[in-house]
Amino acid sequence: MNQTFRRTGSTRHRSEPRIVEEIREICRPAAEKIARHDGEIRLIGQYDADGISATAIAHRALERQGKNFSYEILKQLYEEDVERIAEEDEDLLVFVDIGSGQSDLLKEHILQETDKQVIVSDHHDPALDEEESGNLENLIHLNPHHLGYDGGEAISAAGMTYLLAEEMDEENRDLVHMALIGATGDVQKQEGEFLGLNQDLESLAVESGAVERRKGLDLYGRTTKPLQKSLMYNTDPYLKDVSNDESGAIELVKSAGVDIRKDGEFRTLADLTEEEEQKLIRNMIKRGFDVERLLNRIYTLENGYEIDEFSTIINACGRLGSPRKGVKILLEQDLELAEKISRKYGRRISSSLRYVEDHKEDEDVIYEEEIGVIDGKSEVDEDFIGTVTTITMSNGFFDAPVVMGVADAEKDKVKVSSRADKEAVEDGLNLGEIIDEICGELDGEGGGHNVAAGAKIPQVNKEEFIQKLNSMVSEQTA
Ligand SMILES: [Mn+2]
Repeated sequence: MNQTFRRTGSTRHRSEPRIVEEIREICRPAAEKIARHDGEIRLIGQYDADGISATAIAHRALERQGKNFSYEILKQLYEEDVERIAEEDEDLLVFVDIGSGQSDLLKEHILQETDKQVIVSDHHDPALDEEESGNLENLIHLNPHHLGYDGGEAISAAGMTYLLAEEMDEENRDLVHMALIGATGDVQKQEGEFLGLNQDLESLAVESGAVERRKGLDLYGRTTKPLQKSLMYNTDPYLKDVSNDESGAIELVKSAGVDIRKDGEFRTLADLTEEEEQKLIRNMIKRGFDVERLLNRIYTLENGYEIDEFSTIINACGRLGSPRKGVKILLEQDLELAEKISRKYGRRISSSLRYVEDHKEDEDVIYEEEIGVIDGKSEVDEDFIGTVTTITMSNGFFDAPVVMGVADAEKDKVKVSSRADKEAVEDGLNLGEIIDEICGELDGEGGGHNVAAGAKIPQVNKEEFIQKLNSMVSEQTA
């Protein structure tokens, strides 16, 4: 989700005619370059759900062409990585979901210094624009920004790489669901709708049967929580005798003629057949509930997982330090491994949340001024501080309109994650702008949206960062 942190500024939704064809066209020379190449290839991907999906797509496409390649997945592409890669043997480098933001470094250390060929298939803000990229003979830089699209919304790197794979061989059309898994991971699906060019990929996926799309109850925990919990947690619209009432929620399910358990285990909403879900919906309508508001498009993959849950599992592989397992799950349909990762990820989130509970009396760690602060120090992994911040914001642990989580990161930096409540945002608070401004003053990198923003800053600036955020939130919510 690094992607979302770069999307400062406009959130324009591009709904003009979609021209995915334009992207296919820019992919063609890259596909030809790969086809002609008979030396070794190095594939380099990013470690989130989008990057892992893009890596899996490229992996399968290269494999199908009988190419000799190896791959690595990085959290970030630092200058030292670029320097290292410049020294390695492979003479064709393919970067996916990484590389656009560092294309100036690629130019400096690889494109001008070596005779390696480079293909970048990415959607992050590019350091080199279309013209600068075009001037470099050994670079093919595929990026939707070069065509005037906002890569933050219009298409993910998995989508870009899918279109490249499609240009390499039509056979690769069976990888289209991975493009949507990547887009979902990068929050390019909102309230059930894929954004921008992703809609074209969605049509392809639905037509080919790779993804099933239908309307369903879009409740919290649809795939992860017992059905009655999903129902009782729903308070908007308020469901009389069901919201905040577990036995009432169970009664609603039973009176719909739907089993609450299977093999002794509570079922999730996603465990219900379509027919059972319809029964439940009809029963809710009969009770006079405003069900229409709860219905959204639900996307189910051929493997039976809903796309959000599966995307979360792929993302979790990276967070847990095993991004290659994500590639394996995608390429080999290893669902046993997927379940294992899912459970492990759940345990890691619980233990990170326990840190907050265990330290709530410790004023150096958990404290509240204008904002609620969770200092995870080295105890909460930087990859989990965002989730902890989100959950702590939504469960009302603090009274403050903004919650900030911070955790030690590599290279003497700290990761900052912040969330605002809905009301404050409606009153005009914009965390993305605030974080962006403080980063400018305190040597950080970051950004985001009005409700959520993140950054990496030098460890030494941590206290000052917290104080600035405190006073800016206080000003904006005064
Ligand atoms: Mn991405």
